Amino acid sequence: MAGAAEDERFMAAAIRLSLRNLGRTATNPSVGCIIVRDGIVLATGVTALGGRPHAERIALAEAGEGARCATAYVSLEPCSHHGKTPPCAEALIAAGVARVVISVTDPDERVAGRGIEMLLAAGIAVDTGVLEAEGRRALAAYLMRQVNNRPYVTLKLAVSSDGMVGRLGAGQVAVTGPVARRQVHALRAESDAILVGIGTARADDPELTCRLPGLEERSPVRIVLDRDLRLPLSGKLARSARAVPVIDIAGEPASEDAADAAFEARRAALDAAGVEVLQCDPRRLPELLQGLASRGISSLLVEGGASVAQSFLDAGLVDRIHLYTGAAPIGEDGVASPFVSDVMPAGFTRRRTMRFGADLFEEYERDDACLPAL
Ligand code: AOF
Ligand code: ZN
Repeated sequence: MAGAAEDERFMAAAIRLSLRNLGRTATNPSVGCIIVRDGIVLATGVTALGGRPHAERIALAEAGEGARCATAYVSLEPCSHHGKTPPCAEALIAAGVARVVISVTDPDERVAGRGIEMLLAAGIAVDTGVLEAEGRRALAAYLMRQVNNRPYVTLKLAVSSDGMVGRLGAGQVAVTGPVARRQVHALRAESDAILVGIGTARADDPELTCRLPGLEERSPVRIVLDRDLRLPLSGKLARSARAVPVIDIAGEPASEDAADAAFEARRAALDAAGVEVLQCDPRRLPELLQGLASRGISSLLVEGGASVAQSFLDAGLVDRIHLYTGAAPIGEDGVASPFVSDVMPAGFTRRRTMRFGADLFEEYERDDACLPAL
């Protein structure tokens, strides 16, 4: 009989394993599964790219006959529904496992406890809630969309040593070094979508793709808050819209006919460039996020600028902050960051601090970000 410490050790491994495909299984969560017998790991599985097969199926296939009388550790309750694949709970029962240890129960209404019920009805021992806080953190994006009907929002800010995010009218200003930049690209690869304001889109002309070798295909959907449809057709975003989707969030057109006609012409031009124009008042963030969730976007990375960051903070819609502080000052004409290291908005707790070259990286988490009611 495995003790609590052993359960936690194997569950930690299952959760860690799940992170491998984070952001690459949409709209399915990335789940980790480890099959253990007599304290020995027989097989491991993580939800496959694209979301299927599920983690349990992969681990069971690898374990083969060895799964009989074994314990399966899964970061999420095994599914009970006949979706695109038969239920994992059924597969665990058929394989003859003796015990299933679960971190987080699945809020998907097709599952919601029924996976556990199926296992129990088949005489399998089930334990839940093992390393639940860690499990929820790994599944935060999935849980946020399932439970709160919005994506999990990460706000990323790169701030100079004097607390500035950029220089007025100067275009892109390099605040951090190459190591931090690679880290940001890795975060982009984990995110379903990335969002900037039109000010940043125009001033910086960013591409917002992931350019890490091997992860280029993991570029997120790019979203611009662009009330008046001012996204330039000659910019990198519009020019690359056929390769990586761009969604332009426009407001309502002005009421006068002439203005309407200009708005419609800009919309048609963006449309022809392959940019999708979505009409939703960019100031109504909760509504906007709900719309993104209904398109299957579970994780959103907000990358600038200062006023967009501030409006997400004001709306209480930031779950996690990635703050990079560079070594050099920006000085004159600097645009102030909404916050700087150690002077964070209330309700956030620092979880990690690291150095990337000369840059400081800090991760802050909203105190209740991983605890939506299940
Ligand atoms: C598991 N193991 O690895 C994952 C699960 O569209 P389907 O049929 O693939 O079902 C999607 C649902 O399956 C998803 O909403 C969630 O409830 C569950 N994901 N379940 O047993 C896994 N990724
Ligand atoms: Zn499943």
